[in-house]
Amino acid sequence: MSLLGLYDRSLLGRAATPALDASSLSGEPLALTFGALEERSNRVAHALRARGVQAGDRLAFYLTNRVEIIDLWLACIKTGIIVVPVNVLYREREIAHIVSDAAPFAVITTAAQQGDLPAGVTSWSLEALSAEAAQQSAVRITVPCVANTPAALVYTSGTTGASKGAVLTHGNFAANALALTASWEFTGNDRYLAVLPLFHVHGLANGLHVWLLSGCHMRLAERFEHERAADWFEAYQPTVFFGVPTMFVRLLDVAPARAAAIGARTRLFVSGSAPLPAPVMEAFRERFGHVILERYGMTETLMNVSNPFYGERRPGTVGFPMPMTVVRIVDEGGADVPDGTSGELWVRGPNVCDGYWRRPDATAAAFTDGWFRTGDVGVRAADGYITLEGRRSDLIISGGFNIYPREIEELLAEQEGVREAAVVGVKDAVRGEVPVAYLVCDATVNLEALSQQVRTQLASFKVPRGFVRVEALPRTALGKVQRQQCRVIKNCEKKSADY
Ligand code: MLC
Ligand code: AMP
Repeated sequence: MSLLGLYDRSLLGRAATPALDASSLSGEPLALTFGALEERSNRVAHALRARGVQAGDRLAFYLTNRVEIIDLWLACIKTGIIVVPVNVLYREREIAHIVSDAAPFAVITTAAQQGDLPAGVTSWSLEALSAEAAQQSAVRITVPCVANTPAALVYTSGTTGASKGAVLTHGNFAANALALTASWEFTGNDRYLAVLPLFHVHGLANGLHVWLLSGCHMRLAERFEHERAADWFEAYQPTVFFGVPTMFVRLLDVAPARAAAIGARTRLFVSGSAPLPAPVMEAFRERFGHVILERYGMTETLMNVSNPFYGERRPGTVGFPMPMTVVRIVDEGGADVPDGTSGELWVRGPNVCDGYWRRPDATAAAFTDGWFRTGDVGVRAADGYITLEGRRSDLIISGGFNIYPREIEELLAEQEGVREAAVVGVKDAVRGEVPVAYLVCDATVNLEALSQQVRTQLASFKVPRGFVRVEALPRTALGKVQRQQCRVIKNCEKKSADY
């Protein structure tokens, strides 16, 4: 059965049921039934076909959360088109890499944002496409898809620096969605407040899919805005909420009486994508009366491990393997380590991607005997709870967004007067970590101007929050830069007083 067969429980089976509250592209608030979504996506599927897109072609979306992104996703699933979601915070340089790698038929964005795309990229304005779709037939068209039909290429860097497209299949999305819907007891009576961006798997593979499979109601916000979040909870009265830890830290600002009332109406809060600090979990329990359910996933594997829905949600841990996922914890040689001993997490299951788009080398490097090597280091307690302890790479996670130091270092090294750069993550109470740059550079380099310059070329969350001028970068005897040693360098000139 294809993924669409599972969506049909809602699209066809609950056609008259209210499905979605969200803004359209024009900012108009829309309230749609599942039947309306079925028709809208059929029209979009015809419009895509009229423009020549075929099954197996890639289509990139550079869009914030809107009704139209859901129409597009459904249209692509129906017709076998492979979706390439692109983070809307990415700038020209970051987009250029994805476009050259995925070679999409076109990049769909708003008319206003077409100018933000790199020169030479074929872009379609969503406004024009939507106007064409409105003239098309509402009769469904489909292409048969099976479990290993690719549904999306989601760009991520794995354990190395270069961003690669994880090929996520219909089967990967189906397995993940079935596991979450069943484990977390989603039903048609739920109300899901969606604030996560649909360009990453947390919002796309988890949020969008538990909604489509359970046939519950979803209120899709364009993005999480912490000043408005409490109002949304009160107005919409969700039963479930998924967030990254930064969102839970922000929610701690809600006044106690309001927070308690919100908590009383909500049945489940889920956190993931970055570590949830145990004190945040405790403060949230005091304020909202809820023990947050923390789970662990990756773009390449979707959800791997989760605290239980029933039973103890243990702070600082990510719980047990998902129902269809097998997790091993291994040493450097790939041998299983005993409980209580740290090792790398290797996973396998129907949720794990087939590999990286047109990168057999990277795919081969990421898998050993069919096991996906996550690069995450963890330990299993005797009673089975898994705790993540760190990562084998220098990945920085800020507000749930991933940052690869090498990408920023390469950009900094291209700047006039900069001889060497090292970027490290430093702790931040709200965002978990933020990047800070250590630079060996000429005396003429103005750090403030440098900061402004890189801001034009990087997504805002990747721009270092501090720039520190140093005499030399710490190196190993073999000459490799030791990023983690940078923070202990003394006698350096800093742009920011904080780092
Ligand atoms: C943040 N910004 C956005 C945005 N999110 N802009 C547009 N759309 C979004 N979705 C920008 C803001 O404009 C601002 O830019 C900066 O980011 C910080 O915004 P803020 O208002 O200060 O937000 P803050 O309270 O810090 O919260 C940020 C956040 C955001 C939590 C809303 O980080 C976020 O949405 N994170 C979710 C990331 C995610 O979905 N990760 C899943 C990866 S999948 P400026 O220019 O003013 O700085 C994965 C697998 C798994 O990891 O296990 O799930
Ligand atoms: P991404 O490549 O964006 O999918 O990011 C996946 C990475 O996020 C994982 O490899 C982990 O390092 C991290 N991650 C996801 N969930 C958690 C969690 N609950 N706790 C700690 N780290 C997490």
